[in-house]
Amino acid sequence: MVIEKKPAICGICEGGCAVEVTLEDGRLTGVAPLKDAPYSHLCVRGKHAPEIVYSPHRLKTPLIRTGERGEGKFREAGWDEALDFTVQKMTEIKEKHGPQAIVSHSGRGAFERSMVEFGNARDGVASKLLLPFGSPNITGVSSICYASYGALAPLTTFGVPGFRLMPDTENSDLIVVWGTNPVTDSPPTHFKKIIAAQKNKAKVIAIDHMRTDMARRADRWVAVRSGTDGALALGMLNVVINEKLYDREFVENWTAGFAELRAYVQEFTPEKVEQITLVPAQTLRALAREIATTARACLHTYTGLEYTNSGVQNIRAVYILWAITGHFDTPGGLYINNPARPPLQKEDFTTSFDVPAIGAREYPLFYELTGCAQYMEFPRAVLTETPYPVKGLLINGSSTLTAYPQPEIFAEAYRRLDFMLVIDLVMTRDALFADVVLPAATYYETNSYMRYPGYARLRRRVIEPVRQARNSLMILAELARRLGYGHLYPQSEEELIEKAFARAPELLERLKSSVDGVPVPVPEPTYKKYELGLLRKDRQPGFETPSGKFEITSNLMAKHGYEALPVYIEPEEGPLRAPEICREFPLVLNSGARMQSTFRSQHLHVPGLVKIQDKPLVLINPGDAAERGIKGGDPVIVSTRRGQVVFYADVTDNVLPGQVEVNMGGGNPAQVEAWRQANVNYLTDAGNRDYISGFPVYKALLCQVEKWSQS
Ligand SMILES: Nc1nc2c(c(=O)[nH]1)N[C@H]1C(S)=C(S)[C@@H](COP(=O)(O)OP(=O)(O)OC[C@H]3O[C@@H](n4cnc5c(=O)[nH]c(N)nc54)[C@H](O)[C@@H]3O)O[C@H]1N2
Ligand SMILES: Nc1nc2c(c(=O)[nH]1)N[C@H]1C(S)=C(S)[C@@H](COP(=O)(O)OP(=O)(O)OC[C@H]3O[C@@H](n4cnc5c(=O)[nH]c(N)nc54)[C@H](O)[C@@H]3O)O[C@H]1N2
Ligand code: SF4
Ligand SMILES: [Mo]
Repeated sequence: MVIEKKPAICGICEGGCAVEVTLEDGRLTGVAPLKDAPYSHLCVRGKHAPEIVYSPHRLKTPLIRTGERGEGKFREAGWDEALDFTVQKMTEIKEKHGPQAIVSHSGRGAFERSMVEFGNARDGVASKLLLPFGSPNITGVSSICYASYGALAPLTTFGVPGFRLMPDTENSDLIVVWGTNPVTDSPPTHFKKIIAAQKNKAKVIAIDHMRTDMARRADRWVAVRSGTDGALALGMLNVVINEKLYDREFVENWTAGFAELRAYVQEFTPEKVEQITLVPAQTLRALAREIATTARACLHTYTGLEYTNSGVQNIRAVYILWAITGHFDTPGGLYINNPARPPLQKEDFTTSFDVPAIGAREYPLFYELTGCAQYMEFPRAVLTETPYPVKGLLINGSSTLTAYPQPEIFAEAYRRLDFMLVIDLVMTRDALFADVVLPAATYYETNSYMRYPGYARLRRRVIEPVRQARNSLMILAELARRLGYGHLYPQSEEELIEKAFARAPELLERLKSSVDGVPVPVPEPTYKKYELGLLRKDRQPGFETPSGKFEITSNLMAKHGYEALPVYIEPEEGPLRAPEICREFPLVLNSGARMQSTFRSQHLHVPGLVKIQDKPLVLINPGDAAERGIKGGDPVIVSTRRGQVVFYADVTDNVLPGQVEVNMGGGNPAQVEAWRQANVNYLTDAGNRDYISGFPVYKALLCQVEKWSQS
C-alpha cells in the first residue's frame, strides 16, 4: 500500500481550513490540522471527511425522473443526455412563457470561493446562469439569511455592506457578542480572537436567548427573550441619550435623525424594556453605560437578530447604538474594511429585464439592495401565477424543503412545475421532485483557490471525483455553453485559476510553486473613513447614503414606505401580542442555533457525525419540563398552530423558563430516521415574516411541548 501525507485545503465546507490529508493508495483515509499554517483548523465535520466523501449516499450518476414528482423514481442517465434534456426543457419554457418563468436558487453548498466569484452574481449569493438567459429570477438563501444583517440594515443606515464590517476584536476592551455564536463559525476565527482578547483582559458579554458555548465563556450572559433585541437596543439608547453618554461630535456632525430618535426612545424606559425582553432594568442600564463609557467596544452579530417581525429595524437599532456611542470605524470598535478588488469584470452581460423578479413588489427594498428574487414568494408565484407564470426551477447546493418554513407549501409548488433541476452531493427531498438530478463533487475532488484576509492559496484536487461527480461550477459552465454563453464562465479548472489571478500574475506564479499558500499585503487600517472621504464614491466626507450622513432616520426606508426610524415591533406570534395563542402554545419557540456536528441539513447521514448527536433536540428549562412530566431524553411532541413534530428533550437551564430552542436540519431522505422525521420547519410559519426583508420569523414563535407516548 502506498501511504502519502500532504497539505491540502479541507473540502467539506467553504471555510477553507489548512489540513494535512492521508491517502492510502490514492484513497482519502485521514485528515489532521496542518501544523503551523495560517488558517489551520479542523472541525469535527472536517475530521470525518473520508466518511462524507465516500458516503454510500453520494449520488452516483445523473438521474432522470421516471415516477411522479416527489416519489423518488429515477433512471440513471449519462451526463450528455441529462444536460441536453435540461437545456431542451429550459428552452421550451422560455419560448412558451418567457425567460422569467425560470427561477434559480443557490444554497450553502454553493459558496466555495470559485463558485462565489465565477458562478454567482449579486454579491456571490445567487447563480448567474439565468441572467444572460433573460430571467431576473435568480436567488438563494439570501432570501432567508444574511441579507437583513448584511445588506438591508447596514446599507440603509450607513451605506456599507455587512461583509465589510469587522469587529476590531484584538484592540477591543469590551466585546459584545449579540445574536451570533462564533464557536460555530467555519472556521472559528472570530472565536479564537475573542478568547485571546479575553485572556488579554478584554471583557466579553454575550446577548443571546440561550447560554451557548460562547455565552458560557463570556464574562456575562445577558439572557433575552428571542425576537426582542430591538426593544433592548432602544432601551439602551434611551439610557445613553438621557444620560448624555453619547458621542456628541459624531452625533452633531455625522448623523441624521437624532432628535427623532431621542423622542422615540423615551417610551423605551429600562423598566418597560424589562417587561418586553426579560432583561432586568439594572442589567440594561449597566450594559448601556458600559458600552458608552468604554473607549474601545466592538460588536459581533449575525443571524440571531434576523428572524423576528422587525429584524431589519432591530439590527439598525443595534448599529445606531454602536455608532452614537463612538465605536463606529474606530480602533477596537466596529471597523470598516476596505473592499477587496473583484477578480473579474462583474457585469459582463446586460442585466435589464422586461419584468421585475418575483417578490420585487412585496419586498421592494430587498429587491433594490440585493438584486435577487425573494424566494419566500416562490410558492405563490407558481401556484397563482402571480405576478406571472413560473414553470421552471434550478437548485444548486440547497435543501429548500428543510430550510424554508412550511415545506409542504413549497413541495406543492414543486409538483406543479414543468421542469426542475437539482445539483447536489446526495438525494435531498428537493431532488425527489426534480426532473434531472446531477451529482456534484466535494471540494476535495476539485481544483480551485482560496482567498483569506492577507493570504491566498491554491486548492489542489486531493482525490479523483467520486463515481461520476463533477465540479458544480463546471456543471454550470457546461450548461451555459449549451445555452450559447459559455464564454461567460471559465470552461475548465485551469482556466478558472488563470482568470482568478489574472490581475495578479506574479502572485499566481508564487502560488503555483507553493504548497501552503502565500501572504498577500493588506492595506494599513484607516479609521473614521467618513471624515477622510473614503466611504463615498464622490470622495467627499460622509457616508454613501442619500443625505451623506449616518442615517438614524433612513431615506431608503422612507422611500419604500417603511418607518425611517428603527421602529420595534413586538413578535406577532409572541406572548405579549397573542395571549390567546399563548394559552394553547405557551412556550416561545426558537429554532436553528448552529451545531458543530452538522451544517444545516448536511451530514445527518454520516454515522460518525450522527453519533455525536443522534437525535434532534428541543432544549427546555427544568421547570417547564417538570411541569409537563418530561425528563431528559424523552421523546416529546413540539406543536405549533402549523404542525407537530417529534423531538427529544434536553432538559437544561441553558434556556430561560418559558422558552425553547429546537434543532434544525432534519427532513431529508438520506438522513437517519430520527432526523429524517424531524423537520423543524413544519412548525414555523411561511406567512409570518419581517415585513421589510420577507425573512420568516424562525426565532420568535409560540409552541407547546408535550410528552410523547408511542402507543
Ligand atoms: N457547524 C455549523 N456551522 C454553521 C452552520 C451550521 O449549520 N453548522 N450554518 C451556517 C449558516 S447557514 C449561517 S447563516 C451561519 C450563522 O452563524 P451564526 O449567526 O453565528 O449562527 P448561530 O451559531 O446559530 O448563532 C446565532 C445565535 O443567536 C442566538 N439567538 C437566536 N435568537 C436570538 C434572539 O432573538 N436574540 C438574540 N440576542 N440571540 C438569538 C442563538 O441562540 C445563537 O446562539 O453559520 C454557518 N455555520
Ligand atoms: N427553522 C430554521 N430554518 C432555517 C434556519 C434557522 O435558523 N431556523 N437557518 C436558515 C439559514 S441561515 C440558511 S442559510 C438556510 C440554508 O439552507 P440550505 O443552503 O438549503 O441548507 P443546507 O442544508 O446546508 O443545504 C446545502 C445543500 O448543498 C449540498 N452541497 C454541499 N456541497 C455541495 C457542492 O459542492 N455542490 C452542490 N451542488 N451541492 C453541495 C448539500 O448536500 C446540501 O443538500 O436554512 C435556513 N433555515
Ligand atoms: S470549518 Fe469547514 S473547512 Fe474548516 S475543517 Fe470544518 S468543514 Fe473543513
Ligand atoms: Mo445561513
